[in-house]
Amino acid sequence: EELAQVPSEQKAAWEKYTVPEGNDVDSIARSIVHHTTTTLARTPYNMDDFGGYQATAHSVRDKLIQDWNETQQVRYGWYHTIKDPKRVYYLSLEFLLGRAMDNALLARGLKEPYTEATKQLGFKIEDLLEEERDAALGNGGLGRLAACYMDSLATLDYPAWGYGLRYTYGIFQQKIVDGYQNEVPDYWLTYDNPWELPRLDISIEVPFYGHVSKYSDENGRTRHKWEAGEIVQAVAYDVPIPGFDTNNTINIRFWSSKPRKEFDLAYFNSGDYNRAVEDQKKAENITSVLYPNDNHMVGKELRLKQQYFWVCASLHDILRRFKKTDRPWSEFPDQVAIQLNDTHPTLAVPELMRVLVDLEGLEWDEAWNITTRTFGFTNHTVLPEALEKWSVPMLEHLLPRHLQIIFDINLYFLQTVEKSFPNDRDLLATVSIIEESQPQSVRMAFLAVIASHKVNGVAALHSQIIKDTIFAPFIKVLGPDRFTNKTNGITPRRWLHQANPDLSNLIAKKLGSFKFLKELSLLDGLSKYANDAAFQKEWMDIKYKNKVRLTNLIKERTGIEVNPNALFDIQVKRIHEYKRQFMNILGVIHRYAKLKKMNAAQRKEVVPRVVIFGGKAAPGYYIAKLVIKLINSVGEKVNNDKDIGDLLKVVFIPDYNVSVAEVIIPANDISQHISTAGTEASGTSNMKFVLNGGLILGTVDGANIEIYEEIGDDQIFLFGARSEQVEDLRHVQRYRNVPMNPELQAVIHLIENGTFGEPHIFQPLINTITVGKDYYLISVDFGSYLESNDLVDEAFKDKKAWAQKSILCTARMGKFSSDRAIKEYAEDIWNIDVS
Ligand code: T68
Repeated sequence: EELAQVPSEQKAAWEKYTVPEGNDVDSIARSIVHHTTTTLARTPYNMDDFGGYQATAHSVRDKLIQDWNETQQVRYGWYHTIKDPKRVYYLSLEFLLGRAMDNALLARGLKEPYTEATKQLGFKIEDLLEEERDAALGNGGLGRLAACYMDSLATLDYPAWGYGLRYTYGIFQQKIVDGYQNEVPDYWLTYDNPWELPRLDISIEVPFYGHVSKYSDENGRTRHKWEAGEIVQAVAYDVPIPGFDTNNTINIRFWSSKPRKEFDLAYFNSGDYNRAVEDQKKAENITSVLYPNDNHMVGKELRLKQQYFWVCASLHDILRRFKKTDRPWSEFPDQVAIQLNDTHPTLAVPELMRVLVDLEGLEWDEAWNITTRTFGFTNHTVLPEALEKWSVPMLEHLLPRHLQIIFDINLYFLQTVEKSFPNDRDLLATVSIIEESQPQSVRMAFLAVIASHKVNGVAALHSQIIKDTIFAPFIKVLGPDRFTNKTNGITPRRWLHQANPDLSNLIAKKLGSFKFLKELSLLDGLSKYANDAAFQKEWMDIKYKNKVRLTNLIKERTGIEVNPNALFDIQVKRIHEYKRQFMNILGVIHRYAKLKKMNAAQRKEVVPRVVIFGGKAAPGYYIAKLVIKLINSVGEKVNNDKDIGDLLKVVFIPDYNVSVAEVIIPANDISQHISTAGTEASGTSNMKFVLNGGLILGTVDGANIEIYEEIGDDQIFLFGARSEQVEDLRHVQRYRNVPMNPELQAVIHLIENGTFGEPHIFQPLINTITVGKDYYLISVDFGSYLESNDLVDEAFKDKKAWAQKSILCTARMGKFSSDRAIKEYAEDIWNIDVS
């Protein structure tokens, strides 16, 4: 960043030799051949699709790097002080990016010439695209949301950066063996990653352990000094994120841990060379593996180390950039907005305080003012088991100074509370950052709330629920203005244009341009054709083609043959009790039993259905893994029942990830989003499915509610208890002897009598509804769930009406673009402008 300028005499030479590469087919083919022979050291005599992919990727990468340079150094380079705008930094432990190549080609409008160039060299571009491995540095919705937001920030020309960790192992790959999930490590960097730029020159030392000493500075003020016991090096890897139809290319900086450059000589001189090398190597463990739990906290020290390592490196990088401009510290929040994606980066709060107070010598109050004006905090869940709490002894051991600062933040905070609400000891205990557990623990969400000027939920209902429940006392203490809603969104570039190119092209033909991809509310222009028979046919032909594409994927991955004319009913997402895949498969069993009892005439009236599941269970989540086993056992029985044939098929697609989602989602007729009301903060796949012309079968939860408000009740099947009823219903389930829904009873009976194999395997699962008192209220919702399923079948019989619904779904999804969401964040939270 701080480069010496080229002397003026040589500038002309630089200009002369700066020849921009052309975007014509010839130039592209030339660059692919060039990378084949140089970068890959291969020849036309030993090429395959993987080599073709690699060479093409390097050619595309060259273009991205040039745009990246232009954006970072010219458009808003930090030495152009006039252009040095306020930036937003999005701190996320997860970025679920998926594949990069198709996205980059479409963003730059280069898909056509690359298709032609690779064709001339003997490849099919679709095959090359299939060679790319997903960048899977995330678990689920939270990580994919970060990826969609990066796409929007780039596309809308915002000055933004992401910061994350470069895990050596992303989310595990799921294999299904005998119906059970097995986990295979995702060693995704085996054959180099052309989408990252190693910045080995940018490295930051991250301290851990040690102790804190006090001293008096020249003004007689008591100051603190943290003497670390271990130092690890953070090395930067930059991933360019191209905006769509703009050259703006933003950056995600991923940190990788390395042993520090400066060896501890005393240590090495102690004689035990091998031991010293071994110890150094341990540094690399920090960024080895992504923790595979979503919506669940595991209090492992290595996870805490990851968080601090990442936060410390990112913050120091941000501070270094700010310091170059010689502005006073008071202007820091005018130059920098930092968004905390969940509580994972909350250590950035005490870290910023430490830098400002301990290292820069600011007064506490000024430092605190700067801190709160800088941070914004997004909450993604209210599930108690997901809320981060770190044990005080662990924090004290790993980060002794940070713990002191957290205690001080708490002390000052509780003092102000005490002043406004004297003698309310209960209130003090409820809002304290420190939980008086055994041992004590730090409530990271409370710290994040207190230290941020805005706290947001991710859908309207969720934002209300956090105000009413987990953060209720803070409304009283901090006022209601600290809390706001930012309903999630998705990028239509990946989730419509890339995943469903035929539909995107049809829409563009109808609307006259591709403008809708950057202004999604233009989709509304389709509404007037919803009833047009010719348009309906074109629309449904594309749906059919997408269903055939999924049919082929299912056949390839599972061996199961399904009929693309059947109703495709899809639930793909992480496996979790609150998402109730269990209820779905219980519903399937009910359907199967009903079909078995029907005579031929009745069966003629049945709408054939393919019920499709996909999703990973956290490796330690026993009940979730049993749900996968049950789905596969039911599939085994139903799919091989000749008597049933195409009337019902049950498919579990293994290893659900972003690139598989791109095939699955465009093929949906309906998708299920059936969480117990109040538990799913937003959901984002619901938006993707509807955008691709599918209807929803769902509960009154998360963003389903806002989707319903947009698309209207003819396009969505809502059922089940409302979130306001859930607490009472749970109480009733727990303390009164309510009989189980009889249809559910019958289904349970079929499992228990061995219809789907050894019944004892599934007993722990069944116990969650019976002995476990049905915390997620499956028995309560089961009846209305079955009724809604019947309504789906009825609706699907009317082909014309269904086509109209499908078109209206897409037409009315304008609100759910991540562009809308990002603009709201930029205006209401970050106070940043487009550059
Ligand atoms: C999801 N959360 C919400 N968490 O469940 C979903 N958790 O409703 C929402 O749409 C989405 O966030 C985006 O806002 C997650 O995906 C995690 O993956 C996670 C990861 C680590 C620790 C805790």
